[in-house]
Amino acid sequence: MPYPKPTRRSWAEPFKIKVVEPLKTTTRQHRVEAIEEAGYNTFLLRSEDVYIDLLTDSGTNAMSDYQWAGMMLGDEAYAGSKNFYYLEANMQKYYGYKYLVPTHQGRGAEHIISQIMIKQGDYIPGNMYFTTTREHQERAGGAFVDVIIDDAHDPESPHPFKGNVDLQKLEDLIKKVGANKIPYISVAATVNMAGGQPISMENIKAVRKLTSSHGIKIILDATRAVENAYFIKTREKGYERKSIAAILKELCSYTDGATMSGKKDLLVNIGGFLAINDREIFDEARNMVVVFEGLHTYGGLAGRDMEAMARGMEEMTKEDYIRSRIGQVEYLGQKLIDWEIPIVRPIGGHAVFLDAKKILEHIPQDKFPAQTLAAEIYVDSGVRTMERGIVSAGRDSKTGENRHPKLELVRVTIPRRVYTQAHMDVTAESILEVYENRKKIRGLKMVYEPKHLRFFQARFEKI
Ligand code: PLI
Repeated sequence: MPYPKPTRRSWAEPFKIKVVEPLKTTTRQHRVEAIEEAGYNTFLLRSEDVYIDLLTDSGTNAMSDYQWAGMMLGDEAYAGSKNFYYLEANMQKYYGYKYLVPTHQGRGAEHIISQIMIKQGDYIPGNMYFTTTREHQERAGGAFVDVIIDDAHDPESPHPFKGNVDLQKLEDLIKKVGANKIPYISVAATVNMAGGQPISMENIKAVRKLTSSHGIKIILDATRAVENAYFIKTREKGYERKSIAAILKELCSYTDGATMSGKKDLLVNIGGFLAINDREIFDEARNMVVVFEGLHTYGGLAGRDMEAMARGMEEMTKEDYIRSRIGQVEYLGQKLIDWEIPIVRPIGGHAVFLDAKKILEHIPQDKFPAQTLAAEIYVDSGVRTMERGIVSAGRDSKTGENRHPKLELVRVTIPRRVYTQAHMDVTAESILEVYENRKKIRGLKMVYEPKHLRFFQARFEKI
Protein backbone atom coordinates (compact mmCIF):
# COMPACT_ATOMS: atom_id res chain seq x y z
CA MET A 1 0.00 0.00 0.00
CA PRO A 2 1.46 3.44 -0.81
CA TYR A 3 2.08 5.79 2.12
CA PRO A 4 -0.43 8.66 2.27
CA LYS A 5 1.00 12.16 1.70
CA PRO A 6 1.64 13.97 5.01
CA THR A 7 -0.84 16.55 6.27
CA ARG A 8 1.90 18.44 8.11
CA ARG A 9 5.68 18.76 7.95
CA SER A 10 7.56 16.31 10.21
CA TRP A 11 10.29 17.16 12.68
CA ALA A 12 13.13 14.85 13.73
CA GLU A 13 15.28 14.32 16.80
CA PRO A 14 17.77 17.20 17.22
CA PHE A 15 20.75 14.83 17.37
CA LYS A 16 22.42 12.09 15.37
CA ILE A 17 23.71 8.75 16.63
CA LYS A 18 27.46 8.33 17.24
CA VAL A 19 27.66 5.11 19.27
CA VAL A 20 25.26 2.18 19.10
CA GLU A 21 24.47 -0.67 21.45
CA PRO A 22 23.16 -3.79 19.67
CA LEU A 23 19.79 -5.13 20.79
CA LYS A 24 19.13 -8.81 21.30
CA THR A 25 16.00 -10.44 19.92
CA THR A 26 14.59 -13.55 21.56
CA THR A 27 11.97 -16.17 20.74
CA ARG A 28 8.55 -16.19 22.29
CA GLN A 29 9.37 -19.47 24.06
CA HIS A 30 12.48 -17.89 25.58
CA ARG A 31 10.38 -14.98 26.88
CA VAL A 32 7.68 -17.28 28.29
CA GLU A 33 10.39 -18.99 30.35
CA ALA A 34 12.18 -15.76 31.28
CA ILE A 35 9.07 -14.07 32.67
CA GLU A 36 8.09 -17.18 34.63
CA GLU A 37 11.56 -17.30 36.12
CA ALA A 38 11.22 -13.60 36.96
CA GLY A 39 8.02 -14.29 38.91
CA TYR A 40 6.00 -12.27 36.37
CA ASN A 41 7.73 -9.14 37.61
CA THR A 42 9.45 -7.15 34.85
CA PHE A 43 11.88 -5.73 37.46
CA LEU A 44 13.26 -9.25 37.92
CA LEU A 45 14.02 -9.88 34.23
CA ARG A 46 17.62 -9.82 33.10
CA SER A 47 18.16 -6.86 30.80
CA GLU A 48 19.79 -9.30 28.35
CA ASP A 49 16.38 -10.90 27.83
CA VAL A 50 14.75 -7.56 26.95
CA TYR A 51 14.42 -6.18 23.43
CA ILE A 52 13.12 -2.61 23.88
CA ASP A 53 13.50 -1.51 27.50
CA LEU A 54 10.69 0.85 28.50
CA LEU A 55 10.76 -0.06 32.18
CA THR A 56 11.84 3.39 33.28
CA ASP A 57 13.32 6.69 32.16
CA SER A 58 15.48 6.66 35.31
CA GLY A 59 19.20 6.51 34.64
CA THR A 60 18.55 5.05 31.20
CA ASN A 61 19.34 8.25 29.27
CA ALA A 62 21.88 8.53 26.46
CA MET A 63 24.48 11.16 27.33
CA SER A 64 25.76 13.58 24.71
CA ASP A 65 29.32 13.86 23.40
CA TYR A 66 29.54 17.08 25.46
CA GLN A 67 28.67 15.15 28.64
CA TRP A 68 31.04 12.27 27.83
CA ALA A 69 33.84 14.74 27.17
CA GLY A 70 33.10 16.25 30.60
CA MET A 71 33.47 12.81 32.19
CA MET A 72 37.16 12.93 31.30
CA LEU A 73 37.44 16.13 33.31
CA GLY A 74 36.35 14.42 36.51
CA ASP A 75 38.24 15.84 39.48
CA GLU A 76 38.23 12.84 41.80
CA ALA A 77 39.55 14.66 44.83
CA TYR A 78 37.89 13.49 48.05
CA ALA A 79 37.15 17.07 49.06
CA GLY A 80 36.34 20.23 47.11
CA SER A 81 36.18 18.72 43.61
CA LYS A 82 35.95 21.41 40.94
CA ASN A 83 33.05 19.49 39.38
CA PHE A 84 31.07 20.10 42.57
CA TYR A 85 31.50 23.87 42.27
CA TYR A 86 30.43 23.77 38.63
CA LEU A 87 27.36 21.71 39.54
CA GLU A 88 26.55 24.11 42.36
CA ALA A 89 26.81 27.10 40.04
CA ASN A 90 24.60 25.49 37.41
CA MET A 91 22.02 24.43 40.00
CA GLN A 92 21.88 28.07 41.16
CA LYS A 93 21.66 29.27 37.55
CA TYR A 94 18.95 26.87 36.33
CA TYR A 95 16.95 26.13 39.51
CA GLY A 96 17.69 29.26 41.51
CA TYR A 97 18.11 27.73 45.00
CA LYS A 98 20.88 28.93 47.29
CA TYR A 99 22.48 25.76 48.63
CA LEU A 100 23.33 22.37 47.13
CA VAL A 101 23.89 18.99 48.74
CA PRO A 102 24.74 16.29 46.17
CA THR A 103 23.36 12.78 46.77
CA HIS A 104 23.82 9.45 44.98
CA GLN A 105 20.28 9.69 43.57
CA GLY A 106 16.84 11.13 44.37
CA ARG A 107 15.98 8.92 47.32
CA GLY A 108 19.20 9.94 49.07
CA ALA A 109 17.89 13.52 49.08
CA GLU A 110 14.41 12.36 50.17
CA HIS A 111 15.93 10.50 53.10
CA ILE A 112 17.87 13.54 54.28
CA ILE A 113 15.08 16.11 53.98
CA SER A 114 12.55 13.74 55.62
CA GLN A 115 14.82 13.03 58.59
CA ILE A 116 15.56 16.71 59.11
CA MET A 117 12.10 18.20 58.71
CA ILE A 118 9.57 15.52 59.76
CA LYS A 119 8.76 14.71 63.41
CA GLN A 120 6.76 11.73 64.68
CA GLY A 121 3.04 12.42 64.16
CA ASP A 122 3.51 15.02 61.39
CA TYR A 123 1.47 15.13 58.17
CA ILE A 124 2.99 15.62 54.73
CA PRO A 125 0.48 16.67 52.10
CA GLY A 126 1.45 16.03 48.49
CA ASN A 127 0.10 16.01 44.94
CA MET A 128 -0.17 12.21 44.88
CA TYR A 129 2.34 9.86 46.45
CA PHE A 130 5.56 8.67 44.92
CA THR A 131 6.85 5.30 46.16
CA THR A 132 10.27 6.25 47.54
CA THR A 133 9.18 9.73 48.67
CA ARG A 134 6.33 8.40 50.82
CA GLU A 135 8.52 5.58 52.18
CA HIS A 136 11.02 8.11 53.53
CA GLN A 137 8.27 10.34 54.94
CA GLU A 138 6.78 7.37 56.80
CA ARG A 139 10.16 6.18 58.06
CA ALA A 140 10.66 9.64 59.58
CA GLY A 141 7.34 9.30 61.45
CA GLY A 142 5.13 11.28 59.09
CA ALA A 143 1.85 10.39 57.38
CA PHE A 144 1.38 11.24 53.71
CA VAL A 145 -1.92 12.92 52.76
CA ASP A 146 -2.97 13.10 49.11
CA VAL A 147 -4.17 16.61 48.19
CA ILE A 148 -4.09 16.33 44.42
CA ILE A 149 -7.21 17.35 42.45
CA ASP A 150 -9.77 14.57 41.87
CA ASP A 151 -9.21 14.72 38.09
CA ALA A 152 -5.77 13.15 38.64
CA HIS A 153 -7.41 9.89 39.70
CA ASP A 154 -9.53 9.73 36.54
CA PRO A 155 -7.60 8.39 33.51
CA GLU A 156 -10.12 9.94 31.12
CA SER A 157 -10.27 13.48 32.49
CA PRO A 158 -8.72 15.82 29.89
CA HIS A 159 -7.66 18.39 32.53
CA PRO A 160 -4.44 20.01 31.21
CA PHE A 161 -2.90 20.23 34.70
CA LYS A 162 -3.84 17.04 36.49
CA GLY A 163 -0.87 17.54 38.82
CA ASN A 164 -2.54 20.53 40.48
CA VAL A 165 -2.97 20.69 44.24
CA ASP A 166 -6.59 20.90 45.42
CA LEU A 167 -6.35 24.03 47.58
CA GLN A 168 -9.52 23.13 49.46
CA LYS A 169 -8.12 19.72 50.43
CA LEU A 170 -4.92 21.40 51.61
CA GLU A 171 -6.78 24.03 53.59
CA ASP A 172 -9.02 21.37 55.17
CA LEU A 173 -5.96 19.42 56.30
CA ILE A 174 -4.36 22.54 57.80
CA LYS A 175 -7.60 23.25 59.69
CA LYS A 176 -7.91 19.66 60.87
CA VAL A 177 -4.39 18.93 62.14
CA GLY A 178 -2.94 22.44 62.56
CA ALA A 179 -0.11 24.06 60.61
CA ASN A 180 2.45 23.10 63.26
CA LYS A 181 1.94 19.44 62.34
CA ILE A 182 2.75 20.13 58.67
CA PRO A 183 6.47 20.86 58.15
CA TYR A 184 6.10 21.09 54.40
CA ILE A 185 4.01 20.16 51.41
CA SER A 186 5.67 17.89 48.91
CA VAL A 187 4.90 19.12 45.40
CA ALA A 188 5.94 17.03 42.42
CA ALA A 189 6.42 18.43 38.91
CA THR A 190 5.43 16.40 36.94
CA VAL A 191 3.42 13.82 38.88
CA ASN A 192 4.78 10.40 38.01
CA MET A 193 2.04 8.20 39.49
CA ALA A 194 -0.75 10.29 37.92
CA GLY A 195 0.70 9.62 34.48
CA GLY A 196 3.45 12.23 34.15
CA GLN A 197 0.95 15.06 34.57
CA PRO A 198 2.03 18.68 35.17
CA ILE A 199 1.16 21.29 37.78
CA SER A 200 0.33 24.79 36.49
CA MET A 201 2.20 27.94 37.44
CA GLU A 202 -1.06 29.47 38.61
CA ASN A 203 -1.57 26.54 40.99
CA ILE A 204 1.92 26.53 42.51
CA LYS A 205 1.60 30.29 43.05
CA ALA A 206 -1.68 29.73 44.90
CA VAL A 207 -0.08 26.95 46.98
CA ARG A 208 2.73 29.37 47.88
CA LYS A 209 0.22 31.99 49.00
CA LEU A 210 -1.74 29.57 51.16
CA THR A 211 1.30 27.89 52.75
CA SER A 212 3.08 31.19 53.41
CA SER A 213 0.14 32.41 55.44
CA HIS A 214 0.58 29.35 57.71
CA GLY A 215 4.38 29.20 57.78
CA ILE A 216 4.45 25.90 55.87
CA LYS A 217 7.35 25.20 53.50
CA ILE A 218 7.13 23.77 49.97
CA ILE A 219 9.62 21.09 48.91
CA LEU A 220 9.52 20.49 45.17
CA ASP A 221 10.21 17.10 43.68
CA ALA A 222 12.04 18.58 40.69
CA THR A 223 12.83 15.22 39.10
CA ARG A 224 10.96 16.05 35.87
CA ALA A 225 10.44 19.80 36.36
CA VAL A 226 11.82 20.60 32.90
CA GLU A 227 9.14 18.42 31.35
CA ASN A 228 6.63 20.25 33.54
CA ALA A 229 7.98 23.57 32.26
CA TYR A 230 7.33 22.41 28.69
CA PHE A 231 3.67 21.73 29.50
CA ILE A 232 3.35 25.17 31.10
CA LYS A 233 4.82 26.74 27.97
CA THR A 234 2.47 24.86 25.64
CA ARG A 235 -0.69 24.88 27.77
CA GLU A 236 -0.74 27.89 30.11
CA LYS A 237 -1.73 31.37 29.01
CA GLY A 238 1.06 33.95 29.24
CA TYR A 239 3.93 31.44 28.99
CA GLU A 240 3.93 30.75 25.23
CA ARG A 241 6.83 33.11 24.58
CA LYS A 242 8.87 32.44 27.73
CA SER A 243 11.92 30.19 27.55
CA ILE A 244 11.91 26.76 29.19
CA ALA A 245 14.79 27.96 31.38
CA ALA A 246 12.82 31.01 32.56
CA ILE A 247 9.72 28.91 33.29
CA LEU A 248 11.76 26.35 35.25
CA LYS A 249 13.33 29.05 37.39
CA GLU A 250 10.00 30.74 38.03
CA LEU A 251 8.45 27.41 39.08
CA CYS A 252 11.24 26.81 41.59
CA SER A 253 11.03 30.37 42.89
CA TYR A 254 7.68 29.60 44.56
CA THR A 255 9.24 26.78 46.58
CA ASP A 256 11.75 26.55 49.44
CA GLY A 257 13.86 23.70 48.20
CA ALA A 258 13.89 20.59 46.04
CA THR A 259 14.78 16.95 45.98
CA MET A 260 16.12 15.82 42.66
CA SER A 261 16.71 12.55 40.89
CA GLY A 262 19.28 13.58 38.29
CA LYS A 263 18.62 10.29 36.51
CA LYS A 264 15.69 11.84 34.66
CA ASP A 265 15.74 15.50 33.50
CA LEU A 266 19.53 15.81 33.86
CA LEU A 267 20.24 13.27 31.11
CA VAL A 268 22.67 11.18 33.13
CA ASN A 269 22.84 7.60 34.42
CA ILE A 270 23.33 8.33 38.12
CA GLY A 271 23.12 11.25 40.54
CA GLY A 272 20.82 13.53 42.46
CA PHE A 273 20.77 16.40 44.91
CA LEU A 274 18.98 18.29 47.61
CA ALA A 275 18.68 22.03 47.07
CA ILE A 276 17.48 24.40 49.77
CA ASN A 277 17.24 28.11 50.57
CA ASP A 278 17.20 27.86 54.37
CA ARG A 279 20.67 28.10 55.89
CA GLU A 280 19.88 26.05 59.00
CA ILE A 281 18.35 23.18 57.04
CA PHE A 282 21.33 23.30 54.71
CA ASP A 283 23.78 23.06 57.62
CA GLU A 284 21.94 20.03 58.99
CA ALA A 285 21.70 18.40 55.56
CA ARG A 286 25.38 18.99 54.88
CA ASN A 287 26.16 17.35 58.18
CA MET A 288 23.86 14.39 57.60
CA VAL A 289 25.04 13.68 54.07
CA VAL A 290 28.47 12.84 55.46
CA VAL A 291 26.94 9.99 57.47
CA PHE A 292 24.77 8.46 54.76
CA GLU A 293 26.14 9.41 51.32
CA GLY A 294 29.64 10.90 51.42
CA LEU A 295 31.38 14.22 51.97
CA HIS A 296 29.20 17.28 51.23
CA THR A 297 31.15 18.04 48.04
CA TYR A 298 30.44 14.67 46.42
CA GLY A 299 27.48 13.02 48.24
CA GLY A 300 28.17 9.51 46.95
CA LEU A 301 29.07 10.56 43.40
CA ALA A 302 32.29 10.55 41.44
CA GLY A 303 33.50 13.96 40.26
CA ARG A 304 32.80 12.91 36.68
CA ASP A 305 29.17 12.17 37.53
CA MET A 306 28.73 15.68 38.93
CA GLU A 307 30.28 17.11 35.77
CA ALA A 308 27.83 15.14 33.60
CA MET A 309 24.89 16.42 35.67
CA ALA A 310 26.09 20.02 35.43
CA ARG A 311 26.38 19.70 31.65
CA GLY A 312 23.01 17.93 31.49
CA MET A 313 21.42 21.04 33.02
CA GLU A 314 22.62 23.05 30.06
CA GLU A 315 21.15 20.58 27.57
CA MET A 316 17.82 19.83 29.26
CA THR A 317 16.58 23.40 28.89
CA LYS A 318 17.22 23.59 25.13
CA GLU A 319 13.89 24.13 23.39
CA ASP A 320 14.45 21.71 20.49
CA TYR A 321 15.56 18.97 22.87
CA ILE A 322 12.54 19.16 25.16
CA ARG A 323 10.12 19.41 22.24
CA SER A 324 11.48 16.21 20.72
CA ARG A 325 11.58 14.49 24.10
CA ILE A 326 7.90 15.08 24.83
CA GLY A 327 7.09 14.78 21.11
CA GLN A 328 8.31 11.18 21.07
CA VAL A 329 6.10 10.24 24.02
CA GLU A 330 3.20 11.97 22.27
CA TYR A 331 3.91 10.06 19.05
CA LEU A 332 3.57 6.71 20.82
CA GLY A 333 0.53 7.82 22.82
CA GLN A 334 -1.29 9.22 19.82
CA LYS A 335 -0.88 5.94 17.93
CA LEU A 336 -2.54 4.06 20.78
CA ILE A 337 -5.31 6.66 20.98
CA ASP A 338 -5.91 6.34 17.22
CA TRP A 339 -6.28 2.58 17.70
CA GLU A 340 -8.71 3.20 20.58
CA ILE A 341 -6.54 1.57 23.24
CA PRO A 342 -7.39 3.08 26.66
CA ILE A 343 -4.52 5.21 28.00
CA VAL A 344 -4.29 8.02 30.55
CA ARG A 345 -5.21 11.33 28.92
CA PRO A 346 -3.65 13.80 28.33
CA ILE A 347 -0.49 11.95 27.28
CA GLY A 348 2.19 12.40 29.98
CA GLY A 349 5.69 13.82 29.84
CA HIS A 350 7.89 10.75 30.33
CA ALA A 351 5.63 7.83 29.55
CA VAL A 352 2.41 6.56 28.08
CA PHE A 353 0.26 4.94 30.77
CA LEU A 354 -2.03 2.09 29.70
CA ASP A 355 -5.32 1.88 31.57
CA ALA A 356 -5.06 -1.76 32.67
CA LYS A 357 -8.28 -1.54 34.69
CA LYS A 358 -10.13 -0.86 31.47
CA ILE A 359 -8.10 -3.05 29.12
CA LEU A 360 -8.39 -6.10 31.41
CA GLU A 361 -11.76 -5.24 32.91
CA HIS A 362 -12.49 -8.94 33.46
CA ILE A 363 -9.57 -9.20 35.93
CA PRO A 364 -10.33 -7.80 39.43
CA GLN A 365 -7.73 -5.50 41.01
CA ASP A 366 -6.64 -8.10 43.57
CA LYS A 367 -5.57 -10.33 40.68
CA PHE A 368 -3.18 -7.61 39.51
CA PRO A 369 -4.35 -6.55 36.03
CA ALA A 370 -1.49 -4.10 35.43
CA GLN A 371 1.18 -6.58 36.59
CA THR A 372 -0.43 -9.15 34.27
CA LEU A 373 -0.57 -6.78 31.29
CA ALA A 374 3.10 -5.82 31.63
CA ALA A 375 4.05 -9.53 31.64
CA GLU A 376 1.90 -10.20 28.55
CA ILE A 377 3.47 -7.34 26.56
CA TYR A 378 6.91 -8.69 27.42
CA VAL A 379 5.98 -12.19 26.23
CA ASP A 380 4.54 -10.79 22.99
CA SER A 381 7.55 -8.75 21.90
CA GLY A 382 10.30 -8.45 24.52
CA VAL A 383 9.21 -4.87 25.24
CA ARG A 384 9.64 -4.25 28.98
CA THR A 385 7.15 -1.97 30.78
CA MET A 386 6.13 -1.74 34.44
CA GLU A 387 3.18 -1.93 36.80
CA ARG A 388 1.87 1.25 38.41
CA GLY A 389 -1.18 0.08 40.31
CA ILE A 390 -2.06 -1.98 43.37
CA VAL A 391 1.39 -3.59 43.67
CA SER A 392 3.19 -0.23 43.57
CA ALA A 393 0.68 1.32 46.01
CA GLY A 394 1.67 -1.24 48.70
CA ARG A 395 0.03 -1.58 52.10
CA ASP A 396 -1.25 1.07 54.48
CA SER A 397 1.53 1.62 57.04
CA LYS A 398 -0.98 1.70 59.94
CA THR A 399 -3.59 -0.96 59.08
CA GLY A 400 -1.39 -3.25 56.98
CA GLU A 401 -4.21 -3.56 54.44
CA ASN A 402 -3.60 -3.38 50.69
CA ARG A 403 -4.17 0.08 49.29
CA HIS A 404 -6.55 0.08 46.31
CA PRO A 405 -5.54 2.98 44.05
CA LYS A 406 -8.08 4.20 41.51
CA LEU A 407 -5.37 4.10 38.86
CA GLU A 408 -4.30 0.63 37.76
CA LEU A 409 -1.76 1.39 35.05
CA VAL A 410 1.07 -0.01 32.99
CA ARG A 411 3.78 2.56 32.40
CA VAL A 412 5.45 2.51 29.00
CA THR A 413 8.38 4.75 29.85
CA ILE A 414 10.60 6.40 27.28
CA PRO A 415 14.32 6.86 28.07
CA ARG A 416 15.73 10.16 26.80
CA ARG A 417 17.56 10.18 23.43
CA VAL A 418 17.76 6.35 23.34
CA TYR A 419 15.15 4.92 20.99
CA THR A 420 13.91 5.91 17.55
CA GLN A 421 10.46 6.34 16.08
CA ALA A 422 10.70 2.80 14.66
CA HIS A 423 11.08 1.43 18.21
CA MET A 424 7.92 3.33 19.11
CA ASP A 425 6.12 1.70 16.16
CA VAL A 426 7.19 -1.79 17.22
CA THR A 427 6.06 -1.05 20.79
CA ALA A 428 2.68 0.29 19.70
CA GLU A 429 2.07 -2.74 17.48
CA SER A 430 2.91 -5.14 20.32
CA ILE A 431 0.50 -3.35 22.65
CA LEU A 432 -2.18 -3.56 19.94
CA GLU A 433 -1.60 -7.29 19.54
CA VAL A 434 -1.99 -7.90 23.27
CA TYR A 435 -5.02 -5.59 23.38
CA GLU A 436 -6.76 -7.51 20.64
CA ASN A 437 -6.23 -10.79 22.49
CA ARG A 438 -7.05 -9.35 25.92
CA LYS A 439 -10.08 -11.58 26.60
CA LYS A 440 -7.84 -14.65 26.82
CA ILE A 441 -5.60 -13.16 29.52
CA ARG A 442 -5.92 -14.41 33.13
CA GLY A 443 -4.64 -12.70 36.29
CA LEU A 444 -1.85 -13.46 38.76
CA LYS A 445 -1.45 -14.28 42.43
CA MET A 446 1.34 -12.88 44.60
CA VAL A 447 3.53 -15.59 46.09
CA TYR A 448 6.30 -13.46 47.61
CA GLU A 449 5.88 -10.00 49.06
CA PRO A 450 8.85 -7.96 50.31
CA LYS A 451 8.26 -5.60 53.22
CA HIS A 452 9.40 -2.34 51.60
CA LEU A 453 8.63 -0.99 48.08
CA ARG A 454 7.26 -4.40 47.18
CA PHE A 455 6.83 -3.76 43.45
CA PHE A 456 10.58 -4.01 42.89
CA GLN A 457 10.95 -7.60 44.12
CA ALA A 458 7.49 -9.20 44.51
CA ARG A 459 6.93 -12.55 42.77
CA PHE A 460 3.76 -13.86 41.15
CA GLU A 461 2.36 -17.02 39.64
CA LYS A 462 -0.27 -17.48 36.95
CA ILE A 463 -3.75 -18.33 38.18
O1 PLI B 1 15.28 6.75 41.68
P1 PLI B 1 15.81 7.91 42.47
O2 PLI B 1 16.18 7.54 43.86
O3 PLI B 1 16.90 8.65 41.79
O4 PLI B 1 14.62 8.99 42.56
C1 PLI B 1 13.44 8.74 43.24
C2 PLI B 1 12.31 9.46 42.57
C3 PLI B 1 11.79 10.56 43.16
N1 PLI B 1 10.74 11.23 42.60
C4 PLI B 1 10.19 10.84 41.44
C5 PLI B 1 9.06 11.63 40.89
C6 PLI B 1 10.67 9.73 40.79
O5 PLI B 1 10.12 9.38 39.63
C7 PLI B 1 11.76 8.99 41.36
C8 PLI B 1 12.24 7.80 40.76
N2 PLI B 1 11.61 7.24 39.77
C9 PLI B 1 11.83 6.07 39.19
C10 PLI B 1 12.91 5.15 39.61
C11 PLI B 1 10.97 5.70 38.09
O6 PLI B 1 11.16 4.64 37.48
O7 PLI B 1 10.07 6.50 37.82
